[in-house]
Amino acid sequence: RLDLVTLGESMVTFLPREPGGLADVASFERGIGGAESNVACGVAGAGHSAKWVGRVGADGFGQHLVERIASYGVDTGDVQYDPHRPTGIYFRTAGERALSRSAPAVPARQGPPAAPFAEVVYYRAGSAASAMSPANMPGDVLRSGRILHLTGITAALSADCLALLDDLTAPGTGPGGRAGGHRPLLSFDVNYRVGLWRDAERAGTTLLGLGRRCDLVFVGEDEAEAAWGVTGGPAAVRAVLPEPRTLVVKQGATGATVFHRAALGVHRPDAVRRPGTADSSGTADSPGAADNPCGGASAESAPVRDTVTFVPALRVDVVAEVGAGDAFAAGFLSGTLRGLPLRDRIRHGHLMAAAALTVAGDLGPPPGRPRADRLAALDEAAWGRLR
Ligand code: KDG
Repeated sequence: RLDLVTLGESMVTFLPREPGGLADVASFERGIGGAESNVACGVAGAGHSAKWVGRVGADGFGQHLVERIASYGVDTGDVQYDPHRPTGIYFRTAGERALSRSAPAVPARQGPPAAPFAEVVYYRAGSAASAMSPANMPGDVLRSGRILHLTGITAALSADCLALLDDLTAPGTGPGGRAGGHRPLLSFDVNYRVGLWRDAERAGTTLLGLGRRCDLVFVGEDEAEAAWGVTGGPAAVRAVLPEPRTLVVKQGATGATVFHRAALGVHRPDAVRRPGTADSSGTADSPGAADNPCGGASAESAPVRDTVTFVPALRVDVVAEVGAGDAFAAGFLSGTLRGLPLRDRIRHGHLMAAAALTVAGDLGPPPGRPRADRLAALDEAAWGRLR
């Protein structure tokens, strides 16, 4: 059984070689992007088996994408080639520090915040990936891994793509359902891309509905505010999204807070921990113990009795934020597959995010597992000094 299967649109990206707007920049460097394939590359880099399923044009860009993603050790055997629609592409323009360069910046330096990417310009309407649907994508393959990772980007691509996500997250996919007893952990990154949605209200409702049907949800505090108007910190986000067994609220350079229901329906008066303390229940959903590495929670298990674990992020000299969320998800998912305690899952997320933050493209050089394990095992004080 594959460790992770993911589905989504990947694109050829064009990163500027000089500052300025699209009207001024003359030269771009080709790269690859796509939130879901980024996660697959990160998970494969951490030593797991990972498959990315998508649809690209039967064109040179599609071929390039598939070759590059496969070069990270990701299984691309179920990627489809659409003879009628092109591979999506997008351009970014950048501030000075986010110019295209591949060498990692010096980590752990306290500097001014990186100039954000000024523009993201997609050319993906009518792309091959937007034609993905329940009728043409292989549901059995998509449900065949231990984890199925999806994102809200796919929901915005077309009605067919949204139908596909609805199908993959339908309650019937649980144990005894269509997946034949092998229920993958449903992992969902909200990934609210404002520019892809025409109707912000519909975006909010759709993303919330999808998140509610998944076991593990990643969302940025800023995204929760933009999509659902939630202010008031991670606990307020949990209040609107109590269903997922595990909710990861990313707080940018501050860190991440993870809410995790340790055992279904079990009242644990001691289960709510202060931010900054580690959760010790991480082995309960170890992949060795069950097919589903997070145990397959259901929405009926209220009242929610969460453990709450906050882990500060590493401080790095940020070149570009693009891809950092995907890298965080990859590190966290790798830790989940390994049955690591929650605190270590979050630390692996931060370590991989730090690698992505220090390069201009989406994919940073992943820290090797031995080094990542050594850093993730540091005591609180030593971890704090990495900041
Ligand atoms: O998370 C990085 C992605 O945003 C980037 O690769 C492009 O998938 C992408 C998107 O739809 O924004």
